[in-house]
Amino acid sequence: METAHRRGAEIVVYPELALTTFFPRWYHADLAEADHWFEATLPSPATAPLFDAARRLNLGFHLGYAERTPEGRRFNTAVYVHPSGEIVLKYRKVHLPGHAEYDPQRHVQHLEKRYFEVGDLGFPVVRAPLGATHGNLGILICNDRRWPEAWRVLGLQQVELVLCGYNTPSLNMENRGFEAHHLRVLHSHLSVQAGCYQNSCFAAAVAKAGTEDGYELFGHSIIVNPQGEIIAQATTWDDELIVADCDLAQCDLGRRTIFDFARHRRPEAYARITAQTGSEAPPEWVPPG
Ligand code: CDT
Repeated sequence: METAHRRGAEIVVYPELALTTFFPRWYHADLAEADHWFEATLPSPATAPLFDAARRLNLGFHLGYAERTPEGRRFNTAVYVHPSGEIVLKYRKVHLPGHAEYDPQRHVQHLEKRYFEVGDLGFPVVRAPLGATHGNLGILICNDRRWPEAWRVLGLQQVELVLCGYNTPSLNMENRGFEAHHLRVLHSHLSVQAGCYQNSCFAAAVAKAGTEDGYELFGHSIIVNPQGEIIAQATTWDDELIVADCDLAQCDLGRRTIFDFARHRRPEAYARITAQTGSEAPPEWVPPG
């Protein structure tokens, strides 16, 4: 945050589960054994220095963390915090990848479905002060970025800046051997660039990078404009700060033209999107006669 301030940033975005290891790779039979990874309050003793820095440097920040509610519910959560230390927006991850039980077939576990409930806050957008300007702010967390439905729900609320932290391994840990390594970054960037273009918004997609607990995360953080272009990209596998100017007025062009939702969307033809979860095979074409 000190460095970001020196480089003129007004908002800092941290990755998903930023201050802990990506603990869903470790199995605990008893969930309570994982509670030391969770924050019971925000600020908590571990996160208070970030709130102090925000006030001192007049910097807004986004933080991904594991949330344990007073009722004992657990979520994969992210917040955007105003420089005053007030929480402006909170989001709980909806698309939880992985599995809930120990999987002996896997080289590395991905137990998000064990440690977290599906987020119950929807995909909220709020108009808020963002540095010297105001803008419409939304949050996605990691795997959410791959789902166009999530972006479109934000787009329907005129989102202008999407903050998205992620932890993505360099290898497909389900490891059926079919996914080439170089495609992992392509799929991440493709998803964020398409989400921005199709919803006329900026995004800061921020990764953990390098080796964590012995496992490699692919990094490649990007900042993307409403044309879907990458305007800043991480170039190392180390701690790194990337900075970009996001002129939110650039969101206007797409919203008024090709993606003017009010003029061009056809929700009457989209019923399947909310009526159905898994895909269904189509009917067989039968030649006439
Ligand atoms: N953290 C997270 O959501 N990671 C996923 C990898 C899933 S592999 C089971 C991602 O979509 O990047």
